[in-house]
Amino acid sequence: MADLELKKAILDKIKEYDSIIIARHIRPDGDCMGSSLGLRDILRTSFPNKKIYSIGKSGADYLKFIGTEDSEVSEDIYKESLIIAVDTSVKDRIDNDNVLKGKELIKIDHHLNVDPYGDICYVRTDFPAACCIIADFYDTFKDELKMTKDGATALFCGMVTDTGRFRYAGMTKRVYELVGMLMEYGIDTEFVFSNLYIRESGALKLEGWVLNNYKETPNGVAYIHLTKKIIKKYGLTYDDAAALVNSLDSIKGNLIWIIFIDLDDQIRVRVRSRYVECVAVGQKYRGGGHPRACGATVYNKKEIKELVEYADSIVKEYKANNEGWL
Ligand SMILES: [Mn+2]
Repeated sequence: MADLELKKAILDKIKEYDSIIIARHIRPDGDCMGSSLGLRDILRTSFPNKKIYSIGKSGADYLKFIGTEDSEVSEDIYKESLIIAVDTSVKDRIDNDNVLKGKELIKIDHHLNVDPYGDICYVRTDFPAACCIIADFYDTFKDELKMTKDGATALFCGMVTDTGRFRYAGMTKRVYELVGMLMEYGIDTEFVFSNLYIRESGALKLEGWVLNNYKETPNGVAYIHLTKKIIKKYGLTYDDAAALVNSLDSIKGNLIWIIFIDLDDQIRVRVRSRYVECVAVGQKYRGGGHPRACGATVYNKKEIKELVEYADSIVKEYKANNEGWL
């Protein structure tokens, strides 16, 4: 189906249902919270007679400034509801066990479509954030939809966070247009950026530790392993630890950067890159994601070493065949 037809099909489904439940992925980030709460705002404001819920199990305290989700509803409500899952590439990662009880399911996502689930599957890998898809959907049907400042703020927040504050390669003319469209709703950007940038002093001290202790490979991979000991010493949550991957994003010559985070029974890996694509690293080690931002899982130090060596070989080949990287 062409893009406009898909969007129309989604709008038709929304109109058809009296009850709609929006779901999103586990370990919520700014984009999945923003797209869930932003879509909820659009639907509530546009269709005041419908019951619209945004429901997920695990929360993220640092994102509460864009709003909070609804508490769980009964199974009976699921059974008569349309479920819309946002920003979630794989069905298993939806942070809501009840979604499969819904009457119909729509997937709206911007990750590679490795699991095309749902009665309608709307994937836009040309957008750097799920919030862009929601904003574009809204913009398409602006004559019949409404949104408040809170909804626009939530969508803006997701765009800001999933694009590294508008720095990553996915920023296109269309994305800037959508940002402009959202700005018409009076978003307080200082409020958003203050909330996103403010850090606990413990997290800043840990960043100092990361910058003093990261390792580099011969061809340009920077990496750091956050062991259980370090995580305990600095009192980190998983989210604090995961965000630290960005501390390694601007080191000259290191085109791939990786953070390893010890969990109870596995080591979570976050891989990022500039110029060169790094998603092959995630795919090789039980993960995946975007061309230049992906995740993986490993189980021991030997696998950490192998993963780093594999990433190093990717950078080596890239540098041998390309110029102009920094
Ligand atoms: Mn996203």
